[in-house]
Formats: sequence, structure tokens, C-alpha cells
Amino acid sequence: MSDRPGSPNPRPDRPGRPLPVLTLRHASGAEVEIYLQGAHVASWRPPGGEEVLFMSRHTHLEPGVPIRGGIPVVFPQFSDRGPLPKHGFARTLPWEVVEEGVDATGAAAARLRLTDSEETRRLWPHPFLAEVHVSLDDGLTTTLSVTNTGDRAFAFTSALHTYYRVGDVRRTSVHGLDGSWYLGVAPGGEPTEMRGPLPVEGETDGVYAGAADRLLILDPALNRALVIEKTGFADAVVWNPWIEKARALPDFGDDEYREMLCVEPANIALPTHLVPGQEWSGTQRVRISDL
Ligand code: TA6
Repeated sequence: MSDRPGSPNPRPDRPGRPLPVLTLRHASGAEVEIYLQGAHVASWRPPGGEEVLFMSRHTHLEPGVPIRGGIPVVFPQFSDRGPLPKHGFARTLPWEVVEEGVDATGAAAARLRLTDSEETRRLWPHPFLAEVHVSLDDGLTTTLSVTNTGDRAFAFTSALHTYYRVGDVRRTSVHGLDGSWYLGVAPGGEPTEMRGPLPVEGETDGVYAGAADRLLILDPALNRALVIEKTGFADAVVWNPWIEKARALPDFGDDEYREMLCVEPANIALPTHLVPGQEWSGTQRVRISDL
């Protein structure tokens, strides 16, 4: 899709039915917006700062349709690695807000919940409770947790498919993948051991199994580094569609690949197994630092 002229990454302004949004405001002036559809963090603006997350100017904002940007929650299936709709169903279903306010540390926080329904059981026959906890202070912390509420074990893959806004992706690099195993995006590829930082010089799409728990995106064009700390997620995914794939995506501008990069904490290489009553959780904390 071709781009309209305009300021870099303005708020999504596509026509379409509006989706309910929850806004969290921290005492510092930082703000986060969360669509209830997908418990989807759509925007994060630190105090006095510019938007950190990328949201396509062409995103759909319609019930049941994936949102192109922010932090889509991938559950219970990453990508096409299984029989479910791509990236699972959590990102397109409405979640319920179960808690919102200021926590004991002074962070503005909210907890959203999704449980199995007839619709999810038709696709994936397992009772579950999924929660997303978002907490805003001088960084942004997002936790996905899943509990097996049924009486049979199940397995799933998951990711926080985070889209970052970058100044010029051709000058960015991702650090923290050294020693991880690049698996490509489809299962069955030959693993390759990663060495050194990953420059983004063309289409980039793959799972890095065993990525470090501290990842960095260096973004010299915006003179900043994004510091990503993850726990409970063993892998990372890095994605930029580059020129041809960008053109093929109907909800993404032809040139928007230059201003975004996805770095996603994930559990893909080894799916998470939960026995009845067991809970898993994975967290990412993101902060901005000068270069
Ligand atoms: O996480 C990377 C990826 O799986 C890519 O292969 C790319 O397809 C991307 O996600 C976006 O997927 P989507 O279904 O949102 O178009």
C-alpha cells in the first residue's frame, strides 16, 4: 500500500469502527494506550518524549482484524507453525479489564484477561486463563501469563510481537542474539549459530532460539537505544518486511519498513507445556537510553 504524506507515525486515523481503548497515565507524564481487543498496547509515550512504538498509518482498527503495530499478543500459536489462524486467536479477541490503577511502586498499571470460550475451544480445545499485565513508570513492562484451567496438559507457543518505531531501520542493529540459533520463520530449517550483532540490511524474519535476556536495538538516527529485558521467554524474533513484502501487505505503507523494527520475546523453539493448574508467565521490560 502506498503512503500518504504526513508527519512520521501519526496516530492511526484509518476510518473504521473504533475499538475501545484504555489509557494509562503515569505521574511523570508518560502515557500508554491499550486496545481491549487483543490486550494490545498500541502507543507508549515516555514523559515529554516521542512515541516509542510503531503503528502503521494503514492499520485496520476493526473488531476481529489484527492491528499492524504496537504489541500484538501472540498466543497460543506463533505464526503458521500449527493449524490455528496465524499468530493464534488472542490478538483478535476482546479482553476484559480486571484491574486498573496505581500499584505499590507508583506505576500506572492494568491487568486484562481472556478465558476460553466456545469460539476458542472450536479452534483449540483447552480451558485456559490468559492475562496481560501492563505497567508504566520510567519504562514499559508487559507480562503475559497463561494458566491451564482444564484437566489435561496442553502446549502453546507465544510472543510479545513488539513493533518499535526507529529513525532509519537501515542504520539499526540488534544486540543480544550472539550465540543464539537462527531458525528461520518456518519450522524445519537448518539452525545457524549467530555471531555478533544483527544489522538490518534487507528482509529480516526469523526466530533466534536461546537469545539473551537483555536485547538492545541501537538506533543512531534517533540517537537512542531501546533496552529490552525479558524473563520467561527463551527466544526472540526479529522482523522487518523490507521493500517487496511491505508492498504486499495491505495494512502497511510501502515505505513504512524504514521506520519500524519488530523485536519480540517469544517461546517458539520449545513450546510451553502446562499441566492442569500450572501457570507460566513471561515478561518484557523496555526502557530508552541515550546512545
Ligand atoms: O513475527 C514475525 C512474523 O511471523 C513474520 O513472519 C511476519 O509475517 C509478521 O510476523 C507479521 O505477521 P502478521 O500476521 O501480523 O502479518
